[in-house]
Amino acid sequence: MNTKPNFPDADAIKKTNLKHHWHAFTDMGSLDEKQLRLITQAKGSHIWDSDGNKILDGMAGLWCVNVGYGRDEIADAASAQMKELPYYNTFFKSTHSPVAQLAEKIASLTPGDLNRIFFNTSGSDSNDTVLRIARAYWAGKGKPEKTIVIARKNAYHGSTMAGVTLGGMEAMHSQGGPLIPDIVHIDQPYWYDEGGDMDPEEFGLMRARALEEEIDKHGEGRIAAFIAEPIQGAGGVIIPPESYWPEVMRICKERDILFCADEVICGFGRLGEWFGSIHYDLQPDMISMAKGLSSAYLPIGAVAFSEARAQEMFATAGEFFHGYTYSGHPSCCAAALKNIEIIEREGLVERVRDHIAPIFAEKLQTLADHPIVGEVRTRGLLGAIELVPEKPSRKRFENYGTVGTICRDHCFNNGLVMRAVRDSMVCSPPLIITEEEIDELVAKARKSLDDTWAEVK
Ligand code: PXG
Repeated sequence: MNTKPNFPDADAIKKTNLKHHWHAFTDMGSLDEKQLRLITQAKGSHIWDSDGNKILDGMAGLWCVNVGYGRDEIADAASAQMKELPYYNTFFKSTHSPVAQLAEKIASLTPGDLNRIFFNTSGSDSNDTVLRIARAYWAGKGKPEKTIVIARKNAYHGSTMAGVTLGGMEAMHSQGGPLIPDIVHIDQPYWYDEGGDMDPEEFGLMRARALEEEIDKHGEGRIAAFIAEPIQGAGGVIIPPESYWPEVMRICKERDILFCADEVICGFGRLGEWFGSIHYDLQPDMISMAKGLSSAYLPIGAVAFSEARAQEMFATAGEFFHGYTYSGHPSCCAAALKNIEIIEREGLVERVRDHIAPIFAEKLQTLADHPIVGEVRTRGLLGAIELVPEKPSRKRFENYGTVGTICRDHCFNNGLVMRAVRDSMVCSPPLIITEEEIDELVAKARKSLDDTWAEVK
């Protein structure tokens, strides 16, 4: 249903865009005006395009608009901060009120003693910070040979050089190298695609023990850290078997390495806790965060580090030559503070855990009977639907990845944003999504699955 007027200058804007704008993650060589979607407005869980179509945003932007669109309060907080002190830096002993308050607030929400907060501008540069802290920490402790960071295949940790190298996306590794040395990857706990005939829990243990094997391969004295998302998001909402995390935690505790949880997607209520680490009872030494920290109203990221370890580092390492012009940007901090205030005031974390995630799980699961669907899995407000030509074998379509793209386009035409990761449809709606909107999401998804099945069967 079109509820907003058409956008008058759409064609002119699209033309200008095509001429000068280089899109993120886009094949620019084949992009044309017909494919361009011009998004003009948003409210709650919906966005509007320039043709006036109202579209349910099943992705909360890019897994980030946790409190939903149209929060004037956040705009007002940022605006007030911009009028008072739009910018000042946090280098060379300067500070300001929003950064101090936000650091305190984040420290109060993180698990364990992760009470020392370094500010960044995104998830990617937060993971650059993680890499630099991990190596500098060990060097400060007189172990400069502990430089290797273990990450996982098919993980996503960002688009900067550290983000790309830590990430396990082969396509990204193939562009713009050489990558950063001393970053290695172990297999992921993706049972649906890689579990074969194994029992999921047995498979989870095996994939956890790959960490131990990798540590032994290099020697513990060479390993700085292990970095992983509690649930891989961009990799396809890969929810590890229950056996996986306890075993990984056992290994991390027994070995002299840091564990960094990349909570860029899992943080700020997505899994029904403030952090995915709380949901899975992980004890990270570091958490990287972004996205839901400000619900993407302004760009900001952070790394929370163990206070005890930070004190060791401060005592030995001297000045840490690291920081971004916009580290702790006051206007972004003000937006993040207001965002967290909204999440707390409206009880959104508890709402996800106790109310809406169970409904989301039950309703999305109804799609499992569709002939093209091999599996539906959810955790918190993350969901994935595996598209396959026949169910029990978990066999994939030929040209793995094309059917997902077909389905994604049908979703959009049917008024729903879902991401396709290869042939997995993934979704990550705003935390404020209502029960009626979940019905809308499932109905539109079913229609899109029908359209896809009709096209490919
Ligand atoms: N870590 C994780 C776990 C992420 O999901 C980043 C780091 C990097 O954050 P920034 O703010 O630098 O983008 C991310 C980002 C997708 C998609 O299509 C996913 C992300 C970003 C853009 C697209 O799934 N995740």
